[in-house]
Amino acid sequence: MEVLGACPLDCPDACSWVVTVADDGRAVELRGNKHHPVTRGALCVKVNRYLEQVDSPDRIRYPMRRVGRKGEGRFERITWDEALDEIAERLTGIVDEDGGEAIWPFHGTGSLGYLQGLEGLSGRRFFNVLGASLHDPTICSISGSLGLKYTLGTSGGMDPEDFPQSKLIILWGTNPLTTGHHVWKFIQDSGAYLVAIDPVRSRTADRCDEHLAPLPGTDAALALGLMHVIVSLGAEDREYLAEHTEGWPQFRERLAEYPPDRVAEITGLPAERIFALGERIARTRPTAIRASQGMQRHAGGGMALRTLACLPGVTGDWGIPGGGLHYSTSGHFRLNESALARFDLLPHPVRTLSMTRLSEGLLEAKDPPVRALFVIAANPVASNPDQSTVIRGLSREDLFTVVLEHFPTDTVDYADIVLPATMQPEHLDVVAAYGNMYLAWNEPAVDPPGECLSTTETFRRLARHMGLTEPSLYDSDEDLARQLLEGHDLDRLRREGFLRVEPQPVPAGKLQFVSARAAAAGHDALPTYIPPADTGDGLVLISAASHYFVNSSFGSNPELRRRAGEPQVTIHPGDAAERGIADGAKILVYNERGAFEAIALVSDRVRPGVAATTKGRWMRFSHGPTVNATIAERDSDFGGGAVYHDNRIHITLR
Ligand SMILES: Nc1nc2c(c(=O)[nH]1)N[C@H]1C(S)=C(S)[C@@H](COP(=O)(O)OP(=O)(O)OC[C@H]3O[C@@H](n4cnc5c(=O)[nH]c(N)nc54)[C@H](O)[C@@H]3O)O[C@H]1N2
Ligand SMILES: Nc1nc2c(c(=O)[nH]1)N[C@H]1C(S)=C(S)[C@@H](COP(=O)(O)OP(=O)(O)OC[C@H]3O[C@@H](n4cnc5c(=O)[nH]c(N)nc54)[C@H](O)[C@@H]3O)O[C@H]1N2
Ligand code: SF4
Ligand SMILES: [Mo]
Repeated sequence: MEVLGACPLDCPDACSWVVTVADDGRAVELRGNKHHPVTRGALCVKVNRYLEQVDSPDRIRYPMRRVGRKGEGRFERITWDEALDEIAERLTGIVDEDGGEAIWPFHGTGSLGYLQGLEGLSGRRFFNVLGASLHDPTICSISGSLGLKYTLGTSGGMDPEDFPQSKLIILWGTNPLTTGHHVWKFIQDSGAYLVAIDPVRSRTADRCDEHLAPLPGTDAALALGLMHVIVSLGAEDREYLAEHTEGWPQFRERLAEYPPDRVAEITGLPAERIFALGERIARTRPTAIRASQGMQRHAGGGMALRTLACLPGVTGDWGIPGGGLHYSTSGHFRLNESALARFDLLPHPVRTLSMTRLSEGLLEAKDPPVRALFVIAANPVASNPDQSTVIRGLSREDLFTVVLEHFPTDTVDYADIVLPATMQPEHLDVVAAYGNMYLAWNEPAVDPPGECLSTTETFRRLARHMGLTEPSLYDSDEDLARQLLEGHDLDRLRREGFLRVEPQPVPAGKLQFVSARAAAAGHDALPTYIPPADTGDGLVLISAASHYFVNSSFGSNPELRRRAGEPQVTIHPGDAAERGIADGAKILVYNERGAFEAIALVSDRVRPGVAATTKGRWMRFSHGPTVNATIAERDSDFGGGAVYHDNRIHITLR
């Protein structure tokens, strides 16, 4: 039997897959759906091993209670009834004493599913009835999305299926050959001239015609400089500017402040190359920009995307198929998310806690303090900034922590109760891509192992144990899917496995060079350059996506770990020589926040002044702290995003 499913991982592609189930009810094959226009039959190096994960001997199969100290990772098996009774009793006590806001449902990106994962904030109805704190998923893409909204009125940009019509494609702070490779087909089909802008020569940069390596966090200045060149050549699209934009005269004055010489100083790029790229953009229609989350993990990350989105406004590319900017397609989906989350069930307004600021929430929140933490599809010990402070927060003896998981992660070690969660072939879900225009349906294909339960079922049972009477807490998964997909052809989606949605117009209304909304939020009314926050000496360490893991997911898979090798830090030959570091040396990477061990890779893949490693390592396989021990729990400019790449470090031999 073949069953249609969808990849739930935090990846732009949302692949549609086919699970082959044998007569004994076991899944024997999981492969890409040939009919899906983006998946085209291929998954990726990680998800090709998904069934290994499903059948892994490490899978958490039963509820467990902590027996050792927090962090020791010692647990005993208990029954679901025991687990739910204990959780119900603890939550009831906490709500009575401190109110519901003392509970923090901490949703991660392990599953982007609307029913079981982040997009629908699975379990949120239950938490609303208790009046729990809201959780703002700030860790990933929020700064860029808000930046785009200031300029475009929407964060949904170009449809990447239009890339084949582009003549020039700028891959700006994005590494799709690692982070969502299906878009590459459209980029390659274009035959366009490809330019990569990335401080690191990534897999993607390797395949481009040209690579510019600016200093990290300087993209807004570069974009302003390129627009300066375009205007100095008289190549701005006056008709587009007059009809479709607002604030051009003021923005034009801002551009005058960024001539190539000044931009060269800020970005560390030669002025000639800035001029040459500006000139190329000036004469090439349509020009498309692919920019993604990596480049906005900086102090000025939101402003960077806001500024980049102006470029196709100056050239008129927003008005041409194959022109514009593609960051995320999420803004194009019109799903009824509020019907799922049901914030109307909240008894009163409640505070919001930021995902990026977990340690602050655990250690400093007052009135009330956080007393119960539910970790749902997240691994904050491995993935959040400021690892050692996060651990200090999770170690609080008076904190009641429940972790819903597949695997015994670094975070599970700090749980009081661990609940075994189903994986994608074992539950119903709906996924929307953020890198293309397709919704995907995930039909359950197999029975879960042991006593694993889906997130939806876990919260239905917990509601029953707490005696909650709100009827919508007991809606079935199919009910939930219908509520979410109101106005869409659910039956067709289910039958075919995917459904294309039509893109909304971009910009939504006139493009705003001057943004009253940005000004009202306390930002510059005009796009500008915001320099990195972590200044001083030391190298800037970028910890971008690993080819072999998705964040910390797959971080325990033996074969993927073997391929990834030991944690590595790439250093430019000049910087390495200055520090007496040879290729392959064992090094200690440190700053005032923390330190981690790695192997030095001396290579000109990074520009001078920059070092590079990857995210997603587990502490238990790294023999101690990981890169996230060095990262500040600090907000970016817009929306309180994370600043992983705005990170200065020192390196010494170990
Ligand atoms: N294999 C794999 N795929 C993934 C993930 C993974 O962990 N592994 N993670 C998923 C998730 S959660 C996300 S959000 C997406 C992210 O997708 P991407 O945005 O493509 O991923 P990153 O690797 O974070 O960053 C892309 C590039 O930005 C560069 N960069 C960093 N700082 C700057 C800067 O200041 N300026 C410029 N121009 N470039 C900069 C990095 O060097 C990196 O090569 O990928 C998803 N896909
Ligand atoms: N240094 C550095 N760190 C980073 C980044 C970076 O660029 N640099 N990027 C950040 C980004 S972009 C992101 S999005 C965050 C992600 O950080 P997190 O949201 O913490 O994501 P993961 O680390 O993948 O952990 C997800 C966990 O969810 C579990 N899981 C998966 N599916 C399910 C499910 O259906 N149910 C349940 N209960 N559990 C499930 C997985 O087993 C996994 O352990 O990491 C951030 N961390
Ligand atoms: S991780 Fe991305 S590329 Fe890999 S199967 Fe999932 S959606 Fe497709
Ligand atoms: Mo992310």
